[in-house]
Amino acid sequence: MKPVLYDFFRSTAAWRVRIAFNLKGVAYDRHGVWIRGEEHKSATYRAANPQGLVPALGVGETILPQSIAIIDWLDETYPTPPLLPADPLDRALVRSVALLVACDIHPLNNRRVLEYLKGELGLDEAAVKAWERTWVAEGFRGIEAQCAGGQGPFLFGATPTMADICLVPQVGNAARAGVDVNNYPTLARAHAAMTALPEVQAAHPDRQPDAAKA
Ligand SMILES: N[C@@H](CCC(=O)N[C@@H](CS)C(=O)NCC(=O)O)C(=O)O
Repeated sequence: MKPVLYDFFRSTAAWRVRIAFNLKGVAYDRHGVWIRGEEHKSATYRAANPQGLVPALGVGETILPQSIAIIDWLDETYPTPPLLPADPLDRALVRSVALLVACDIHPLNNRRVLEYLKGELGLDEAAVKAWERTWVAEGFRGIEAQCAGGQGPFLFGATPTMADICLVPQVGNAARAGVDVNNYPTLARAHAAMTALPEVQAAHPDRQPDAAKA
């Protein structure tokens, strides 16, 4: 039985998982969750995924939330091609960049946080955009400083890793927030190498079935 990805075309975190599945060449079934209609807050979805966010992965009877946990599961279950290097220290370094995106950039700019800033805190659109740009730029600065000097074309060498997987959707978000990846040469190189891959192109939000609903 194929795993089932609870997915929303525009979800940054789900986009990571789609890239990982495509790079592995592992097929999955898709269950759309219409975040714009608040479907992720429904009792039905929360009964399936108590964390109430997208993505989640159904593996048999088990629901696995959190994109990084899903990608780790995928990499351990389908080891080829590897998304992490073999050496433990190298693996940890790749994870440190993936986690910078997933823990230090994305949560500050997530939909519910931006809505809270606008709604509960009453910030206007310009202030919210400035907030987004601040945290994306600070995160990208850190990745650039850490990865500059590598051979490329990917963040950690000749093959895509979990770090590149996390980078691609974050660059998409950054553009919407007004941060240009070309200001970060190492990120721009890795992003270009990633987006040249058909597996990455197929994971783009515009190519998902629910994009047409937007
Ligand atoms: N850390 C989680 C983040 C999941 C997450 O925040 N998903 C977003 C879409 S990218 C979501 O469900 N947002 C709903 C909301 O903000 O209301 C992961 O990596 O899976």
